[in-house]
Amino acid sequence: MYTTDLTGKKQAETVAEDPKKLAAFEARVANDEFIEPKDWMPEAYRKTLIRQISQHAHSEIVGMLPEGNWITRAPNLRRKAILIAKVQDEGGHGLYLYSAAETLGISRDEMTEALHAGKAKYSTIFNYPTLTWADIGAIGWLVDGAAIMNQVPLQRTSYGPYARAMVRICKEESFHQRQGYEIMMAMMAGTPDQQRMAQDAMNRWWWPALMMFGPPDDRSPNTEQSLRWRIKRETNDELRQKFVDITTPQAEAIGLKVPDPALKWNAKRGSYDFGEVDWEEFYAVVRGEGPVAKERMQARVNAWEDGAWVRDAARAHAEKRASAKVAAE
Ligand code: BYC
Repeated sequence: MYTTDLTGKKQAETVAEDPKKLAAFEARVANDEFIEPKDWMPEAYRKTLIRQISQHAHSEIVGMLPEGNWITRAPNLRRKAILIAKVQDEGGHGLYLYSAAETLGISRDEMTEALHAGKAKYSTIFNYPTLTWADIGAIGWLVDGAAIMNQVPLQRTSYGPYARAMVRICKEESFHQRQGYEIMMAMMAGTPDQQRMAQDAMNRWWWPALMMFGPPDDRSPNTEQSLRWRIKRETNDELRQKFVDITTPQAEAIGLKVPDPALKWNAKRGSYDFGEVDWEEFYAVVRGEGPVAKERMQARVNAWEDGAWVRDAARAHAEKRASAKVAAE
């Protein structure tokens, strides 16, 4: 797979492309046309998309785990029904995204193998534990909030199947973000213990949410090329800043404190200044050293192995139907 090592060095083989085809492709992208599966595309574009879309799909699937952990413990039936629907939505997002990646010539099995072998990444955010019910509020509000900030521009990404998948995903994420904020609002209007739980969840999820946008622009090896090919429409730092600007007043409106002593409104910039993310922690989590990274991957591998009989049965059924059809002809 096309990856970057942690020093920021690109690990892709370079393919010499036909200059005429490349120029025509770049002109189409610059003209904001969608590139479709059967269109000619440079090999590096195809590989970058496989990398990003498959990692995005894995994030959705691994992202079901921290919240799934609270389905049996949701505080009432209404919260349980909402949480089940949300987790199911994430599964659906994973499936649209795997399908979009498959149009680029990689199989679902290859993507799953890359995840289980630790070769494909998934978002750092899902390597943190969900300790209390307030974490479910914080995830919906902050994690889905950060995801939307990153995904709204991806509705205009240059690859058609990815852009179309993002349209539907963004609609659902927007509901997820509101349900998370509503949990936080209810807790902040509750008892002092509930308020403490909400603030504690905010303190633990704020910085990991800022890490979701990726490394700072000057340490992001993929951004420049991805912007040129309009795979990415905004940089990691631009999106992170927008998230801070939108989320800070939401926190203040319900009495939550953003856990950043450096956070300050900058009237000249019309934006908040904020403190430095702990990038060493980010890189450690990317390397697989997150607090619950091993449990997350074990849960995925177990689910894959436990589901083998379903895949075998479906395959056997399809073969039986196909041979019955041939015999009838
Ligand atoms: N975690 O050059 P950069 C959700 C990697 S799920 C892990 O800036 P790029 C939800 C990066 O992959 C939302 N790795 O890369 C689900 C690259 O390594 P490789 C998930 C990260 O691609 C359930 C290296 O660092 N959203 O919403 O230009 C419940 C250098 O980075 C991270 C998406 O996946 C990270 N945080 O930009 C609730 C969005 N950040 O691949 C919610 C789609 C960076 O070269 N993806 N890395 O080995 C993107 O928009 C871009 O891929 C990123 C990174 C902005 C994440």
